Amino acid sequence: QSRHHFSAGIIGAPFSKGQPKRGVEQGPDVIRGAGLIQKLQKQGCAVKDYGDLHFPQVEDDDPVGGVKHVRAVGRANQRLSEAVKKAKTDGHCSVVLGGDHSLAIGSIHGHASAVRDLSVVWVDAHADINTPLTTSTGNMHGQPMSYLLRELVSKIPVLPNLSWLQPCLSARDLVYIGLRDMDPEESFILNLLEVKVFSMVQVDQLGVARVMEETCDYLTDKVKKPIHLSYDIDAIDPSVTPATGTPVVGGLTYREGVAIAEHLCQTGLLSAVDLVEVNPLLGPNPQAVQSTVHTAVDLLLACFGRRREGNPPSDYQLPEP
Ligand code: EXY
Ligand code: MN
Ligand code: MN
Ligand code: MN
Repeated sequence: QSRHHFSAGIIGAPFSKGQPKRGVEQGPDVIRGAGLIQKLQKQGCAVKDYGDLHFPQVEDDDPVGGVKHVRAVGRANQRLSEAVKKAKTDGHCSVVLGGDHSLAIGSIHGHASAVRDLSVVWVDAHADINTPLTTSTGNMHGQPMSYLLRELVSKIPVLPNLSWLQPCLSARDLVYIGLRDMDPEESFILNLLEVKVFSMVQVDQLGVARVMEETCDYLTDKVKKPIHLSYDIDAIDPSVTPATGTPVVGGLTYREGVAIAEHLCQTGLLSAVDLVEVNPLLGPNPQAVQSTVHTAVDLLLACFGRRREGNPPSDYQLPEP
């Protein structure tokens, strides 16, 4: 029974311009409102709340080659990168509450600039690896990974407010879990770069326990690098987490979703977490939103040591009559 004495550095990132639907900028509020910080503290996790980042309005942000809100996304991620770097150098496991998944650009960049070398576990229905030249929607939340991978640097055009960004991840250090909705160009890129993918097919065939063993074996093959977990709530099945912008049927169960977080916690290597794409304005009714937010909180609690088999306190004495 391993015990982790984590501290979480919480950064709210109320940003939605990586996709077209309003509401996802309320993610930090509703996740905090569900008691995340108190629950983390109650389970013995030290918490430093850095509050919410403020993202100023970006004027004249017309599409660039079909890509929408490039300047806003670029500027927001530059700020986020600094904030995550600070949380890391302060000694915390950084926790970014999104916001949409374009925020992974700054989150992973900031993490990488603090620890140098890291690996990424990307849990999502989608691969989010379109380049600005393959995207069919122009939405930046479908593209973050393409900006981060060293192998794709020659495929990325120069874009406004993104010149600060250097790719900081090698394809060998990336694992996807939960994929079930890729564009053909994205599948091509994953094959080309030989990225390790556990799609829903592998989750079905191997089971989540084996998927996590293989994920960790693969990532810790040579050196044990810090792990960045980028968790898109749409990885979970929309019957559980419907309040999200791009739901896809056939997703992870609640149990599989939590097991992923528990397993990564147990490695002792978890160094940064993103929890993104919770949109409380979507979903058919209040219970649907509550189920989504509650699941997001449970995923984060599992990242910081909560185990379903119980967490017996080490310092407890049974009362005697
Ligand atoms: N592949 C589609 C696109 O590029 O627009 C859909 C992306 C959805 C991304 C969601 C956040 O994970
Ligand atoms: Mn995503
Ligand atoms: Mn997604
Ligand atoms: Mn393992």
